[in-house]
Amino acid sequence: CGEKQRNPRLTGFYKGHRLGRKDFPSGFQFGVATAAYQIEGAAFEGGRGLSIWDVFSHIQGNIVDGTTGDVACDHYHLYKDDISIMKKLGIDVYRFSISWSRIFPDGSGQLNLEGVSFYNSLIDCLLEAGIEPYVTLYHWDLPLWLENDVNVKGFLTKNIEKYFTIYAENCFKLFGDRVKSWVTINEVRTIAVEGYGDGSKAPGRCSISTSGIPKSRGDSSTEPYIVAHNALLAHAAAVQVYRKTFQAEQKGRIGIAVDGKWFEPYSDTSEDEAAAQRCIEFEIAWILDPLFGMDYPASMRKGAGDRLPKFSEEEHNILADSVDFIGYNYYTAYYAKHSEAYIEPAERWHLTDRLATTETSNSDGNLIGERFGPPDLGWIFNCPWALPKVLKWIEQRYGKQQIAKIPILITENGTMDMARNLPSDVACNDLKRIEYLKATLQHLAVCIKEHEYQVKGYFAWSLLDNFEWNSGLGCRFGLYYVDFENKQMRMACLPDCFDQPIMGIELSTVVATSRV
Ligand code: PSG
Repeated sequence: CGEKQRNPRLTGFYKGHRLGRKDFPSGFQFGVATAAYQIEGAAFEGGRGLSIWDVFSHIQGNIVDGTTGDVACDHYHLYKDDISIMKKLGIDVYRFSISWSRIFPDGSGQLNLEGVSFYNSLIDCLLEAGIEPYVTLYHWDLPLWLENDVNVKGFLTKNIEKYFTIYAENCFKLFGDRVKSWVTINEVRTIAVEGYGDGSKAPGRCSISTSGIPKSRGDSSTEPYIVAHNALLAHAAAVQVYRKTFQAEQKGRIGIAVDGKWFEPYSDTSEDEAAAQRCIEFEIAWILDPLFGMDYPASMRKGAGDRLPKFSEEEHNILADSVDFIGYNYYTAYYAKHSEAYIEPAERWHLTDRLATTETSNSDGNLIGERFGPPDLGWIFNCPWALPKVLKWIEQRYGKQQIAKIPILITENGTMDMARNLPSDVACNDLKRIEYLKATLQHLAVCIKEHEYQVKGYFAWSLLDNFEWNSGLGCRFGLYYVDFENKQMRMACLPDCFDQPIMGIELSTVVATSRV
């Protein structure tokens, strides 16, 4: 890694500027993010119960390279080493998730004390290192006993609300003396669309075959909408418990992490402009509108008809006041193209209801940004310029006053290298990945300064190469390289490419690709 190897063709409006903390508002927090199933391993240890991802990852054909999260980064055993490397990065905050089935391994209601003490120790060590914990309660690893309970069926029934609330309440009780920032659920959209629509993620339900996963149990037309609805209600119920019983005493805050891509119109026709707007609504507003006191977007009511559930007045009100902050996971942008193609009723679902297709090039043949990873699996394009667009869109849709009360955190941002046996020296020289991170931070710094957007923090995804869900261990997002063949050894990968650690005071010369 070195300055001299930096791509000389890159130019930008801030070329030569040394980006650092001074470019962000005071109190702005830098961190890294992870999730339990992606890093912990120890899947059958410490009294942990199975989750839907243990089952899903062990079914042949579900994970592209046939790997599982059984061992992953072995963070369960190596967490102290990981805290040391976090210290080296100089981060303020660390976002991780609790594995629900380590806390409640089965339906007995008995806490697994080994699981509790793992998280106690992790939290204590973080605080000792001067790093503030941000805890995600649910990052996709639903306890299997809840998936299999015919009265719950994962997120398919409203009963999930009751169980999620009990779990959340126990976490507040056990860890809330030290954890002051809670994220209820990570990416309701992804859970719904990829777990129940295209079936590419656990529990892998789908009735239409879009992702190569064979049609199995499920109903892609209805289930994603039902699941998102129930997940939102579970989120709100957990927040109510926190507000009622814990918040005053523990003095913490609670929010959610949403995702969703940005969409640019495929051409400058009004049809394509409307299509781009609809796509943003189907991805981001689907989840955010109810949290800001609105119904689901009108475009979704129109596109999905009575497949889209309704909120009772009480539910509507509970949701409207259910976040202290919004976490937004930003990765990429696409083009949206208006589509009037006839779709058979049985094949209609979230991706067709928006009456648009998503494209990687526009009508002039321009790629939206350079692609990361191979064409079949690489879904991230280098579009750092789109993050400010999302922030502006959020402010315009929900209003400056609302956003002033509910600040935004970038709870994830990052991109991948993809090759199962990628040697560390190659991963360490990935200038494209470095440029992506720097450019995103650059755009963020500039737009906060120029528009006073209420963004309070930034978390890079991810601390370590880890189990990237259906893309497996071969898909590397880590600031640290992990040698999965050799005792999960960590190797400083991207951080060494900066003059100073990436999250440190100086971010070295940042090159932003300015766009149109
Ligand atoms: C995030 C964003 C999109 C799709 C999937 C994710 N999007 O914009 O279409 S998954 C998200 C997740 C984390 C993953 C990481 C990288 O929270 O666990 O490892 O992003 O895929």
